[in-house]
This record gives sequence, C-alpha cells and structure tokens, in this order.
Amino acid sequence: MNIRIIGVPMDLGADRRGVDFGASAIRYAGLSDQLRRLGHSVHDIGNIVVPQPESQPIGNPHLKYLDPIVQVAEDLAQQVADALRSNEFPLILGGDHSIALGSISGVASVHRPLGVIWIDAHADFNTEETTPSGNIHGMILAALAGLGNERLTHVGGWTPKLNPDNIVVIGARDLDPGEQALLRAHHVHVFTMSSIDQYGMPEVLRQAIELAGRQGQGIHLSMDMDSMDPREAPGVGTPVRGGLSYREAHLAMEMLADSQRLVSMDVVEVNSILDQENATARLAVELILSALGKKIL
Ligand code: Z70
Ligand code: MN
Ligand code: MN
Ligand code: MN
Repeated sequence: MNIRIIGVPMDLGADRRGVDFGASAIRYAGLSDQLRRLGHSVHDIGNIVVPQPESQPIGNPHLKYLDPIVQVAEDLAQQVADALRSNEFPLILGGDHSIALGSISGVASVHRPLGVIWIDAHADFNTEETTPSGNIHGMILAALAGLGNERLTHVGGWTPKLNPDNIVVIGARDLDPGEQALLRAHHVHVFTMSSIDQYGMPEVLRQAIELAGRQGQGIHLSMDMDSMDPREAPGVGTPVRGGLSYREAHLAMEMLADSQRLVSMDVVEVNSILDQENATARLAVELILSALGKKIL
C-alpha cells in the first residue's frame, strides 16, 4: 500500500495546550520506518499550517476558534482528497480531534457513502447548543452528520458527510446530557465500555464493521488515543478511567485490517507535554501498524 502521512499540529479545538506536538511525537516514535518495514511505501508531506492560538481571537465562546478551525479543515480536506485520487492511503496525525472535520470531509468527497468507526472515550456529538465547554473537538462527529453550526457542517460546500446509520462509536464512557439526547435522537450506534465488557471486543468489532460498512462502502477509522485506558496512554488531554486495554485495542486494529475495508485513518489527541517518555506516541505507532496489516505470525 502507498501511504500518505499528513500532520496537523492543531490545538485550537481543545483546552489543553500540547496536542499540537502529537504529530511530531508519533513521527519521532518511528512511524515511517516501521511502516516501510511492513512493506508499505510512505510519502510524508509534513504538517499542514495551523495558526497558533495566541495569534487568533477566540470568537464565540460556544464555538471557540471557529474561523481557523474551519480554514484548516478546508485545507486538510483538499489534501486528503488529493491523496486518495493519487491512490494513496491518507494517514492523518493530530492534533486534537477537530482535525477529523477536514480528514473525513475529504474522504467523504471521494468515497460516498462512507462509514466511520470512531474509537473514543467521548462521542464528540455536541453542538453549539449542547456543548459544556465551547471546544469544537467535542462537536466534530455531529457536524459531519450535518448537525450544529453551518460553518462546521458545510466544509467543502456540502452536507451531510455521513449518515448516522453508518457511524459507530466505540469506547464511550464520558458523554454530556445534551449529547446523549442527540445520539439517541439520531440513532448513532454507540458501543460504550459497558457494551465492550458485556459482549467482548471481537463481537463489538464484528458488529461495528457490519454497521459502518452496511452498503459495502469504505470505512474511515478515527482513533482518539483517549479511548485507551490512561494507564496505557497517559499522554492525552482528557484522560478518562476505565478505557480500552492494550490487547482490546490491538484486536480492534487487527480485525479492521482483516476486514480490508479501511480507506483512511486518523490518530488524534496525543499530548506529548502530558506524556511519559513518549509512551502514548509509541502506542499510537503500534496501533497504526496493526491497523495497516502487521501480524504476530
Ligand atoms: C466534552 C466537550 C472531548 C475529546 C474531550 C469533551 C469532549 N464532551 N473530546 N476530549 N477528545 O467538551 O464537548
Ligand atoms: Mn475538551
Ligand atoms: Mn475525540
Ligand atoms: Mn476523546
């Protein structure tokens, strides 16, 4: 496979500074070399330009840094669509989760309909009405489903990018009240940590691949590293106890690789200021390798 790596040093969508180093930290952990060792060809185009928060007005407190976030999303969407048209698999390194607005808008402009598997402690399904924080990284999945502020929903000039029936959230354990109501109203498939404990990761992934790819379409994987248990991934902006184990996450990646349905992937929320000896970035590399075909035997 030909892989195009796109870094997005974005931290305008979240409160904690430090996720903007995530892409560098993942590269430093040896991503390209190890992908090449797996037999892939790797084309790293470097980082997209993202404005620094200090240089930007916050704007509407319910939609903090809306203007620059939308601007980066437009730019990233073009880059991702260009990669796909050049027969390259887009691997996007965050940055906070607001970058998925651009990555998924770009993928969905080429692969329509598109399924999404969103592995996250959160569902990122708030709107400007329900957000408790005003942080746009908590609104991205809703925006891709066509809900919320028009500037967020209309990246690339069209909406919606996703049908909620092809959206699957895995690992959720921290949802806001208004967000829960929206997830229910729009019938998003959510496998909480309780579902994973009850049915086990193999059954959850089997159903997730079936639901996200019901019409035989491609699947985008959006991997928020805060889905992991904080013991495995201390370097995230919002650690939430009771997350995925190392083995559950690897199994999920391996089952996605086996499904041969992945068309693109992003890895977000690695916060290298809060990390311990780059452990979270190194874990991100291991998970990427499993998702892109690394086998034990
Ligand atoms: C909360 C909000 C969030 C990630 C935190 C948190 C959202 N639901 N997402 N960390 N990745 O502010 O909307
Ligand atoms: Mn936040
Ligand atoms: Mn997220
Ligand atoms: Mn999260």
